[in-house]
Amino acid sequence: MIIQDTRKYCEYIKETEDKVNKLYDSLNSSIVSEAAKKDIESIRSKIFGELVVIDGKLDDGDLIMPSDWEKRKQQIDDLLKELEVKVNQGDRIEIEDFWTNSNFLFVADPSPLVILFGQAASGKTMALIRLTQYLWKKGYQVVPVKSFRPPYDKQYNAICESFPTMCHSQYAVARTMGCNFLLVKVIDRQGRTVCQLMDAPGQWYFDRNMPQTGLPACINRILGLPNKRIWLFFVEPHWDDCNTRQMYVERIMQMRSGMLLKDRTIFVSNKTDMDPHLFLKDGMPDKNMIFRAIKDQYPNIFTPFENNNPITRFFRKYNFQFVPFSAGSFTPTNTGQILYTMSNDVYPNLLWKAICNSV
Ligand SMILES: Nc1nc2c(ncn2[C@@H]2O[C@H](COP(=O)(O)OP(=O)(O)OP(=O)(O)O)[C@@H](O)[C@H]2O)c(=O)[nH]1
Ligand SMILES: [Mg+2]
Repeated sequence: MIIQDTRKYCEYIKETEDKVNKLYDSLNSSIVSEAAKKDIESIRSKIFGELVVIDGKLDDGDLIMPSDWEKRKQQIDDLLKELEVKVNQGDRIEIEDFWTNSNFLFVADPSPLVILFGQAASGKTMALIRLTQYLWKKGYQVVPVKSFRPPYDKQYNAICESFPTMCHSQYAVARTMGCNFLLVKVIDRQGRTVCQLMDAPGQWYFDRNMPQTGLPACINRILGLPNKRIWLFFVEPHWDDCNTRQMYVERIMQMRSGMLLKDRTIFVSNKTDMDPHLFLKDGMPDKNMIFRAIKDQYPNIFTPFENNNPITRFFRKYNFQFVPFSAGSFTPTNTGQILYTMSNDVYPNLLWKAICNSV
């Protein structure tokens, strides 16, 4: 029978325990669903189960069959790999969980909530940044609300910290950075909160592959708060194909049916800079032409917002404001980044005026 000194196995056990504990600790700094936590916990106890069995037999100087040991070691190594994969899947788990868990976003302030609503890459975050740059110039404070996310979301905290740098950056915000949800408060010179601007990932609002999916639970909970809501519906001339645009129209109609009387709507026709023929001779966007382009390309988009009041409908056909917008121009560089040049103040000025009319 072949027997062997177990000292090196004791060292292996110690190392494995340290690795497992370190991996497990890192969970506390990421958001992981309950189901995933259970999964991870079961792998962890399997590893410790294996270790305890071996460890039970191991006192310094004890002996063990190498063939036995090699089998156990392989099992532990495999489990450790599995644990590592599970723990590192944090992001995916997090996104899935937003659909079922309502406690991932918190809005405590009762001031009006401006919801930037649009599909992925419609320009919501860049619009927020452009508006912030404008508001700073006008003497407002634009302050990220740290309590929007639970304190263990370290990434969100880092985004809040770097928000001013992000707004001064000459590059477009990298969507991979995870800056896709953010709550900022706009505070005037008198220290009053005018409103809160809420940015969230576009795929939460509309996903062309799953147009029927409901909103995530955390958004639904926020929409149930008593705050006045100002809906900024992002649209874009020539976006995607007509089927997708139609599905987006249906999504907006669905949102419209849940709106309260005190809610206000602003259609933001974004990226107008990309359509040179929608401009007047003086270089300003032709609002009427842009409005018609959106109306034609997104059939019935404005129908649910028609003004049915028997008197006012003669001088105001719709119950919303329409704002042409552009955050600026975007030039890809050969380093893979996108160089960002701010748009004319006229755009954030129009948008801010529309928001002020609504709060
Ligand atoms: N030409 C032009 N491009 C824009 C404008 N705003 C945004 N973009 C482009 O669209 C990309 C996405 O913009 P974001 O602001 O990150 O889009 P988003 O809606 O926040 O996307 P999600 O966070 O994925 O929902 C940018 O990197 C720019 O390339 C604009 O005003 N004009
Ligand atoms: Mg975004």
